Amino acid sequence: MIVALIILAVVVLVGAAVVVRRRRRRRSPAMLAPVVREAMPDVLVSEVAERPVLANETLFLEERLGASRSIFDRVRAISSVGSLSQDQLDTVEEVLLRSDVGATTTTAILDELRENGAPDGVAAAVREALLASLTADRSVVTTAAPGRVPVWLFVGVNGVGKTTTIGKLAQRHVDEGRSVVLAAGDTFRAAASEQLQEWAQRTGADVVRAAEGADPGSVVHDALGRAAARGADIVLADTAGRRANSTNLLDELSKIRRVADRDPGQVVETFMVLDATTGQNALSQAREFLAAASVTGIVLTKLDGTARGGIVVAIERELAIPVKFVGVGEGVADLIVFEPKAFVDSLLDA
Ligand SMILES: Nc1nc2c(ncn2[C@@H]2O[C@H](COP(=O)(O)OP(=O)(O)OP(=O)(O)O)[C@@H](O)[C@H]2O)c(=O)[nH]1
Ligand SMILES: [Mg+2]
Repeated sequence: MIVALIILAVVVLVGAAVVVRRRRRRRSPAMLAPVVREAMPDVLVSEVAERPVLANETLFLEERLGASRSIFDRVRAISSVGSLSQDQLDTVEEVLLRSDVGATTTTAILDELRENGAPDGVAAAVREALLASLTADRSVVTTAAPGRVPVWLFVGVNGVGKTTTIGKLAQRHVDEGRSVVLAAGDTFRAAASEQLQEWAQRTGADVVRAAEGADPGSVVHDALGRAAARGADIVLADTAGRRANSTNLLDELSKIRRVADRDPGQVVETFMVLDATTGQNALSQAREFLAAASVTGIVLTKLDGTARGGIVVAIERELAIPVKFVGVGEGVADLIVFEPKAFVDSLLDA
């Protein structure tokens, strides 16, 4: 009888654990661990290979990128294999241009299709061609030199999603066991630091803020002091997003960067945040920032709100800067590590 009771208790506990794990996965299906420039322990490779959660991630992306995916409906509908008719080539061209992958990539893909046809079907050929153009190194750095605090700096124009991205990333770092200090370097308006304060409360991060109009450099300096004193693992620094064509803003960014990179800080990533819904405009905005801040990665936000998801390809090609994270919603879990295969699959898988 006792043995039977023990067996029953074990079965119930194991069942409960499985349900909890499934629920957790469902809640944040796309939270892939970011790639860090450190040797990965071998054991992770086998875990990744058998991760059952992958199917969920693809579904999550397909749902969030629904509008971009529907642009590719006409490509997925071409069932022929082998060489393509002129009509089919025209369809592929139109779809690629509408999805905003840009003229250069579209021409390259069309040339390839004309020359080699599509032995495994048109969707597969387009999928391979898009993948082949997304080969940048997307690793992110989370560590600094000994004794220094790593700083991630966020730049970009008004409303692109800098502060929201910082909040989402704070949660990710906290989930991965890091202690985080947020620096409210946007002192242009009071609401900006209040918004960051809310994210700090929500995620369990620490925040350093100052009054409206204060010098953003001092805020970052104070945040570094706090992080060093408390032995924090990383500082995420917000900046104001007034118009990129104001030289003041770009000067200010350079100054913030110098402060953030001074002992005890070390800027290990500078993310330019771009709003995918602005399409090709995002590219011209980006160029203005590139000169002022040594950008190491792009966060492309609001991919859930556009049909022109192909902009990822155009951005990487035109700017030669890797897209490292993409925003696919307003919630804290709606930021994913950009992974080309999952992205391209979500657009072109049957
Ligand atoms: N749908 C969607 N909305 C987003 C995403 N990222 C941010 N947003 C929304 O975009 C709006 C602007 O976001 P913020 O984070 O305040 O943008 P910001 O760049 O800090 O703006 P400023 O502080 O004015 O420079 C907010 O309503 C966010 O919820 C995303 O990935 N998807
Ligand atoms: Mg902001």
